[in-house]
Amino acid sequence: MIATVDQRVAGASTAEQTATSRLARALDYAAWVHRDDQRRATGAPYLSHLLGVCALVTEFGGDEEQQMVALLHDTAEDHGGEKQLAEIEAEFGTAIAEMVRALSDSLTGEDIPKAAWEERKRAHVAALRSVPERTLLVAACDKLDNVRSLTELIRRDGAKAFASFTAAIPSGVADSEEGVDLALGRDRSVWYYRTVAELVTERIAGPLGERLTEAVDDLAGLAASV
Ligand SMILES: [Mn+2]
Repeated sequence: MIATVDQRVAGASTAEQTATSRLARALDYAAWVHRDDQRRATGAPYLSHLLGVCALVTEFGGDEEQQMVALLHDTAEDHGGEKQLAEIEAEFGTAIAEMVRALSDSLTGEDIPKAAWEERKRAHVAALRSVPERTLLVAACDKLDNVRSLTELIRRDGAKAFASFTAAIPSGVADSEEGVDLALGRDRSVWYYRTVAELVTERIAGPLGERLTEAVDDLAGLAASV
């Protein structure tokens, strides 16, 4: 059994412990929290999405704190809500916890159902208009990774790709296979990512908004043809 980062640094000097990247601890933490999670549709380990977002954050100039948030951004939304956030605050500090909060579109915890897709996403987009720019950068990279994955999925599965996303479940319909509306899933997904792309382009100077817009254009073009 390989020791965790924390176990390895426990015996090291204080300087070494400080030098040990907080990023590695964030990765360790996220890997544990998401240990049983998979990407919808592909079944890939969820960690692959977090690593993808972290790589994009790095590529678009994010610092270590933003890289950590990239790794942690889905922990509270997917596992434990406020309780998880409190743990993140204790472990990584208030700044990180607040950024993770801003990137969560729901903090109900696992036992309470999340609000309907539309309500959640509208509130999330509204919140993204006023988050600090450094938080928005991570959010934009999260969306960029999601849009690119979804586009690949559509290339593979056609319109059926939307079946595994809650966007395809009409308001008021229980989360089930029969209730799925693929065209609704497509239209909502394109609307959501397009709205975020516009917001990012308005608020962040540099190529990230452009990359996101191009990715949404690819998604919309492909989605309209299947
Ligand atoms: Mn995400």
